[in-house]
Amino acid sequence: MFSYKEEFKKSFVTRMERKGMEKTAELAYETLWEMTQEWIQKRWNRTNQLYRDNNEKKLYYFSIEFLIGRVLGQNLINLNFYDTVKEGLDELGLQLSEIEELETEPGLGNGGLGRLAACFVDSLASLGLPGHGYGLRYKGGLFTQHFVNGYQTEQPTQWIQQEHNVDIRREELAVDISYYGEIQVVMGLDGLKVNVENPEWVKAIPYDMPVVGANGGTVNTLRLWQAEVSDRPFPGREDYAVYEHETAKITDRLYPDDSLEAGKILRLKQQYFLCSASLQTILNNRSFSIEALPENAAIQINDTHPALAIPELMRLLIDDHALSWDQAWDITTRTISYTNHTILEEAMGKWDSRLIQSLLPRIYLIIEEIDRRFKKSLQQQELDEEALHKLSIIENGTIKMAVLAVVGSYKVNGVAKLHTEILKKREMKELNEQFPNKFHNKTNGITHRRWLLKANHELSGLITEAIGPRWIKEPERLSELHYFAQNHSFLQDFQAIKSLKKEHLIHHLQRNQNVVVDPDSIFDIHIKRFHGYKRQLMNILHIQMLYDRIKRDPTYRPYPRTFFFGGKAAPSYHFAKQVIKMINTVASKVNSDPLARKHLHVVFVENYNVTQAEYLIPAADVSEQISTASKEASGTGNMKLMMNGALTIGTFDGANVEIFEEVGQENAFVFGMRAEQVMQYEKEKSYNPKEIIDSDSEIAQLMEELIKGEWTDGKNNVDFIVGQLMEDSDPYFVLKDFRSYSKAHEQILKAYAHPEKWAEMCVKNIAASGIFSSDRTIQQYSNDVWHLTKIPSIY
Ligand code: 73E
Repeated sequence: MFSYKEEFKKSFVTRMERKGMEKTAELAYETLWEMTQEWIQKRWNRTNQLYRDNNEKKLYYFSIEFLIGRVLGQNLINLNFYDTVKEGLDELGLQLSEIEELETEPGLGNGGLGRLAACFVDSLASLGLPGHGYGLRYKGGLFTQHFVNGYQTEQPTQWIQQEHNVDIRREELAVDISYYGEIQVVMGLDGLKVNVENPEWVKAIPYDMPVVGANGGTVNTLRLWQAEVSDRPFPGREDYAVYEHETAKITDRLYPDDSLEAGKILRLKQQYFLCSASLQTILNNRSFSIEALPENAAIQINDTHPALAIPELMRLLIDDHALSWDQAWDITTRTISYTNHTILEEAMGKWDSRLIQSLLPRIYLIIEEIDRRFKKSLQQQELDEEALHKLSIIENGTIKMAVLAVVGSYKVNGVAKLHTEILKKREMKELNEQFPNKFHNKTNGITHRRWLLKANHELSGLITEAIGPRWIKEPERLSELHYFAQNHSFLQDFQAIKSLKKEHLIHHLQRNQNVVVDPDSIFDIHIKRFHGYKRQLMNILHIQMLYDRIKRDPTYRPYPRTFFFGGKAAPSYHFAKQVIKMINTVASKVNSDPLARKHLHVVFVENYNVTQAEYLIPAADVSEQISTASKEASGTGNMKLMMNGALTIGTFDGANVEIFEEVGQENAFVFGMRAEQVMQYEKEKSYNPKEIIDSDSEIAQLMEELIKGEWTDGKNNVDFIVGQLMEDSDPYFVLKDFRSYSKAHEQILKAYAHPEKWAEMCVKNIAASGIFSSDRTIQQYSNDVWHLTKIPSIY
């Protein structure tokens, strides 16, 4: 056990010397990596032993994304070794932060949904709960983003290395997955049996990654499946090169382009691969009777991507375990629960029936039967056409995965209060009426161990100095910081740390992107996936307006602000890519104007990912959470920024609503339409952006400049941007909310003019952020949905 610095140093040096090479950072990384793995392995073995001895109920979190970020530093934090190692290395003339930089971040996710899964597995282990993640081991994670002439380009990211990988191959646990084949109904001993003849086989190999909980007490597992060729013979396997190539594609990358049929098939293959491999492993390695599955396992499906778990579990129970339909349905619907993350139509998970029928013929039959029985159960009720439409799983050749997920699970949750209400009252109203006790809310959370302890070690230290260390275990105790919100010296220390974190970010950006940022400016940060509803366009339009004012009005000389953007657009999302281009165009215009540059600076952080977020979030003064009300299910960046003492400028959307409730609207900058207003406009189709342009000359001028092409690049770019804002009756209501957004920004400037008052507001935000720890979310899931028992900690 290396809990003491001297011991650590001794062992570290011995290992380095044994390697007999120069004392490079790379070698130090390797050495530290090995040592950490050894510390973890012991704890991992002990946890697994406890699980075997205790036979407690387990949770399996199925997710197509796990955006875990770098692991070395986080593992040291969770093991409580970070400070010891850092000081030890310091004394040996090495910098831990530099060593950490050598790790390539596994980009196994794309945004909040994937990061949430990562925060959840961290919280499960930290609370000592038996809960494991199941996902896919994509060879290339999400693409690396570069800007070429202001446009996003995408390069494949390779995170898996030859050595020092974060996971362990478990050959002995491999299972086979089958696709295609022909259905045959045969007479078995207990009646009719469905067989699939001549399927194609693919082998699923699990790679296990340790998930180290707080204090290293519990180490759970994140199991990621990799597709490889199967040893089973089947017709078609003879063309081995093709087979090998097609197989490797299954776990080659996250979200393959699905604009063509081949891409759609690939995504479907991935989703089934995850579900089938994970379920087979759970059923193969159980120590209980199959009938007792719901008492021994809970499966949470993260959105509809793993919703095939429902028919797949039915298939395994009926075809492989010889249960009746009713028995299998009873077990399935007491084992699986579903989280919905979005109400956006395009993300609601729909499949062409023919695709499923051809790729997964047995699964298709089961879905059909689920749909048939569900529709039959509705026959006694007098339901109108609209209701029947909303309640059908299969309709007009389409399979609606969200409906399947609701029907086949015992609990369904939304991810923030407002989102859950919208699901219950509108999007899934009919389903909620059929299953009144199924729907519940679990407001998202974030792990404070990464987003505060790791990302902002300095602020964590200050908090501990003020209120003691108990908040680390019980983050709701951050509320004790309220006593310090008016304490002059505490506020000064807070300000000093904010400046320090700004310096860290500046240094990072200078190194990576060669930009120089004014440390005394307001850091206004807008970081998230690029999407119309997230309204990066509103932000950049506002910057355009500020520029105009500075140029037009010699008395308008606002306090310097740096506007940071970070985020990726889906490769086939053309509009979002046009917005990226526009931001880069505006940035070069504003940044190269000597007058404007004194007041405004626009920085687009290339290739936003977890690592970059860890630099940006602690440095933020202002957190942009400006989605069109009703569209952002929750948001979690909002919570991370609040916890680091940034003030939110935001709409009443997603978890912003709860953030405002906790911290008080006077400690945030709230603006824009409410969800009901947006929905009213949508219903009446009555939004007319031209009315706004006609009644607001400043907005009219902005639009005119846009049309003239002053802020965009080429006609294509203009048409897209202007078209969205005006001609298409913008579904995201940018111009509608624009004026109140700009007023909220004026309030920010006023507030920032009083540094101590500003700092007080920041501290109040940190104090109110404890409830947004994912420990709270996970405890609620456990109490209300999974019913897990805490494993006693040994460390
Ligand atoms: O509001 C966020 C939410 O905080 C939501 O947009 C995001 O999930 C977060 C965690 O709950 C989300 N991502 C997706 N849907 N909702 C999604 C859908 C399809 C593919 C990839 C991601």
